[in-house]
Amino acid sequence: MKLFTKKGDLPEEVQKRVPPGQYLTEKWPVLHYGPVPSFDPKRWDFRVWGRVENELRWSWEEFQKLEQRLVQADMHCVTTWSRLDQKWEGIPFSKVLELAKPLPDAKFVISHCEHGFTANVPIEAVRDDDVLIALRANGEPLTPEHGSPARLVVPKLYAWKSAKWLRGIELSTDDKPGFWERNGYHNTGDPWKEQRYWGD
Ligand SMILES: Nc1nc2c(c(=O)[nH]1)N[C@H]1C(S)=C(S)[C@@H](COP(=O)(O)O)O[C@H]1N2
Ligand SMILES: [Mo]
Repeated sequence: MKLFTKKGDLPEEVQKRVPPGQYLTEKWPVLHYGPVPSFDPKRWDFRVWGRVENELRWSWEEFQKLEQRLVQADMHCVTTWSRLDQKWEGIPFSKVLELAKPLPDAKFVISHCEHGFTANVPIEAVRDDDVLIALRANGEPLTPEHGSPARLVVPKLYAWKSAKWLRGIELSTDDKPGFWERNGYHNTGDPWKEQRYWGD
């Protein structure tokens, strides 16, 4: 089995799913900056705050009991690998918004993760029903290196927006560029427009 497949070597219906400049990978690479955090279910919580009517907080026990859904989606990393048909299970982002009730001036969603990592997206980007706070991938609970116990999944944007080890969501009027966005990556990150780096 080849690890990376050039687009031209693929059947046409598969080629159509691979954004420009990307290669397909069969295995699932691990990519992030810094160490993998540890997870203590007794101390873990998930918070929603900022420009919302209802600020929210769940313990791990409560969070797992929220309504969950399965989403099958392709994953595109800016370092040029793409993986087709990832199967994610988790809490629909739209459910979190429904409970928190964003105020009319909430324009951006900032993901807050362990070790202070953040990532920003416009609120419209997370209203689509393929956006999840995933707890499981490909039939198994997330492994520590893939973001256990919970990560954001925004399939339509480059995967650096799919923040691992997610602990909370801030709704904000102002945009707040996150870790990768401050370090050279495009603020939006649409793989179909090849928005990889500053100035693309
Ligand atoms: N907390 C955190 N989440 C992160 C990152 C990171 O550095 N820290 N890197 C991102 C990048 S660049 C990619 S490509 C994906 C990779 O997810 P994976 O390791 O599960 O393949 O995680 C994203 N989520
Ligand atoms: Mo990435």
